[in-house]
Amino acid sequence: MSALNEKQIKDYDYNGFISPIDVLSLEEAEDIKKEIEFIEKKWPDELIGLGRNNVHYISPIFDKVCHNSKILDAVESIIGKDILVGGTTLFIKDPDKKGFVSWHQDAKYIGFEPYNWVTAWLAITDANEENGCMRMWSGSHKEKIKDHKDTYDKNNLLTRGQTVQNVPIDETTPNILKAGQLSLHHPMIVHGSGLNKSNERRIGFVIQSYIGTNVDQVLGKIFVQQARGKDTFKYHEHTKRPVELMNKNDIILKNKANEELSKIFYKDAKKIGKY
Ligand SMILES: O=C(O)CCC(=O)C(=O)O
Repeated sequence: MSALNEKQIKDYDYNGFISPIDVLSLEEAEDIKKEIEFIEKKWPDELIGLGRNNVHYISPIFDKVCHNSKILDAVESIIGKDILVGGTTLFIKDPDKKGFVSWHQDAKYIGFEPYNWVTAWLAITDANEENGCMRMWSGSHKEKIKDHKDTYDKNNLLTRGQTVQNVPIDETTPNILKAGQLSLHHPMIVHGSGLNKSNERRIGFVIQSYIGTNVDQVLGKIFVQQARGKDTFKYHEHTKRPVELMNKNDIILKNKANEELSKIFYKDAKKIGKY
């Protein structure tokens, strides 16, 4: 069992995130990076824009990560034993681009209620202060949902550039991870990330999110996979898992899931962004 220990659970409750958790070996993380590079080379449009979401539907390698027992043990410590995969996103920061993620709370736009869910950020490459790791505002998850301003900044990796203003930077903590390590963060924690100033890519694969089976999607429709336990609530449409890379039917499913996700993320938005 790689369940979180008492101290880790206390830290999560107190700070709103827990990190680092050892999950994959360096070799396993490198294999995932190679999978990304392979897809990008063979199908250049597949992972860009809205396509960065839900790659676990078209790649058995990513699917396997979502069902990794070490990750699920840790997740179970937070949301209980009945767990669904509610979606995934690749956050890639290329060194020659100016990508950043503004301060935000996931709960603001994601539509999962109640908040019995957790976001898992897996480092596929090292993530550090130089290459723009996430920074977490500890304790901010205990406050209410804050106002977000939709900025639509072209380098913002969030859909509408939603931004919480006046975040006290000195009170934020860098979420430094080695490739293969994971962090878990609370729906309400304010977090963001800066520029990649290194010469290498920074890649995070984010299960966004693991949801308890009692969690509904109040802004639209999602597809889910059963990761652990039983779904007696049956709020969502369950999908099967991919057995080969880029199967035609799996691509259709990914595109359908992403169209629905776009409706959720852009609900009441003034315009549609890049992702
Ligand atoms: O990858 C990043 O820098 C930010 C990701 C993020 O905001 C999230 O996983 O909730």
